[in-house]
Amino acid sequence: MPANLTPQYREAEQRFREARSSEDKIAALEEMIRLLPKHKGTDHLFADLKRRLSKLRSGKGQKKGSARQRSPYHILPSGAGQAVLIGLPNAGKSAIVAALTSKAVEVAPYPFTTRVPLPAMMPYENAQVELIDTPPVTLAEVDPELVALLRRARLCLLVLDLSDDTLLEAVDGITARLEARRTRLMHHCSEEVDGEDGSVALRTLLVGTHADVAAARENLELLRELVAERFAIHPVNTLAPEDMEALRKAIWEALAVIRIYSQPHGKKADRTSPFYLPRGATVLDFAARLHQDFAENLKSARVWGSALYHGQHVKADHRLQDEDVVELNT
Ligand SMILES: Nc1nc2c(ncn2[C@@H]2O[C@H](COP(=O)(O)OP(=O)(O)OP(=O)(O)O)[C@@H](O)[C@H]2O)c(=O)[nH]1
Ligand SMILES: [Mg+2]
Repeated sequence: MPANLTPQYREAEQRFREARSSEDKIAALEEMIRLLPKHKGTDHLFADLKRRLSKLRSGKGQKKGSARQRSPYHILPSGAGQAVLIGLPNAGKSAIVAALTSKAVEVAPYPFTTRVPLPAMMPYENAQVELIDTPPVTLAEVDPELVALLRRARLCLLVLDLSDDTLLEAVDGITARLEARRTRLMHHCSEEVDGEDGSVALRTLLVGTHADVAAARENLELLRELVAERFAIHPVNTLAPEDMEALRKAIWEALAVIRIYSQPHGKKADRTSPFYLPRGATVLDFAARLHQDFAENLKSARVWGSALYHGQHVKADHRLQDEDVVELNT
């Protein structure tokens, strides 16, 4: 196996393995080719990737560039996980994305400003979380493509305008619309899992904007009384930097992802580019993320961080913690 494959490359490779449609496969392969370190050791792999790409492009009757014709709702995940913002018109979805990322998103006082979903990367310490701003939903309609985007996401941020006296109707209306499409919004700490009938349990955090407006306080209290069992609510004034920093952390926590640093034998771990795994992942899950071969041939592992002492030898079922350093021996 060629050396020096980056975590970003591994993630693209993972996306390739998980891709169902040839469009997604093509997009992931293009990304792998772009991210592949170019040196002698990767010549064969490079040629192999190019061969697979041209086969996919021609094999399914796809024209070159077809990946670009994907629906705008089809956004390949990147970074630690996708957090999709949904809400009624003017709820403040774009204002949140504008405050937490460097993407130029349009924020305006009139409704239906956002027309297509827009991904933007939110830095959190050394991690990157993919926020996706979306066009508004209404109580009458939730676009099926938006539902599909949500069903693929790691986290839903249900955005509510706290100064709006009808915000309870918004919560009930939106959750009911989604449930009708077998998508259940659940508390981000819930352990619920997807149903066998194809229903998806989606980790959700309620974000209340306009916390600076006078009417917000009373509405927030009411909301807390009525939905505290179902969801956590995070109030913000999107123009207050301290509120937005607290929200940044809350989003990271709700994502329920851990950062793991891979330590190659005899080398130092690169702490600038973590691998991301779901909270609760084990050493074996980490090995499988690096390569299926690693998982199959795993002999032992050493862990710095969650182990009893630095560099302790642990078993494959050892549960990793955020920011553990792991050395795999195969
Ligand atoms: N006072 C105050 N105004 C806010 C806050 N958050 C958003 N706004 C304003 O509310 C309006 C709507 O914000 P947007 O972020 O464009 O709302 P949106 O949910 O993206 O709206 P659509 O794209 O139409 O779905 C803008 O004028 C924002 O400046 C807040 O916390 N406080
Ligand atoms: Mg918007």
